[in-house]
Amino acid sequence: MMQMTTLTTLVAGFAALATAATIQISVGKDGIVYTPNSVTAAVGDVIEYQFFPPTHSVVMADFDSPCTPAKTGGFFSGAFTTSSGMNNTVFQVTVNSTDPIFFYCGFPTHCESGMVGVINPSTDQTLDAFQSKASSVANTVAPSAPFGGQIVAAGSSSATTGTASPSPTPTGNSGGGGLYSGPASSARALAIPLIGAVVVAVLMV
Ligand SMILES: [Cu+2]
Repeated sequence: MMQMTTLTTLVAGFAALATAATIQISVGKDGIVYTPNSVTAAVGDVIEYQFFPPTHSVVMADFDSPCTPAKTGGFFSGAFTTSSGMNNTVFQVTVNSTDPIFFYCGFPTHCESGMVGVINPSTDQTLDAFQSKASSVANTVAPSAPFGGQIVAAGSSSATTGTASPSPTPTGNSGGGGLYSGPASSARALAIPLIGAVVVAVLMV
């Protein structure tokens, strides 16, 4: 019984590792918008914001108060200024709940113009409602310093979802990150044989 529980826990752990996804969102690539502006993510997935010219950011907001930082928790990327192509660095946020997470650009006027997005919208907390409320705020407010996520080199994690845009080829912004391969895909490749090894080990006890 105890062994079964251990086995189940271990396999569940490896399964989570094997399925965690990195979901890319372009920031300003297609104008004053996020692309895509609505994504579905599971707990443990990583949202990777990729920045394009000229200057944008991403801030988490409460549904009821667009264009203002969330009262508790949340995240802020800091302002990313990019001269051309995709910025060398990206901002990654790990999803820790499947409740709706709304975000906006902290650059003055962008949020009011509709530069907003959502992770896991619900039937009563929709992107349309948030965007419509955003259009009537007086000012966009941004925090003073980044928090709640990681700023890392572009290309340092693997990208794998159907909802994200195709991987852009970085241009400009010298020293830019390479294409997408790395730790996450290695982990995924390792997970399958590891599950097998664990099953054998537990059965032999
Ligand atoms: Cu912006």
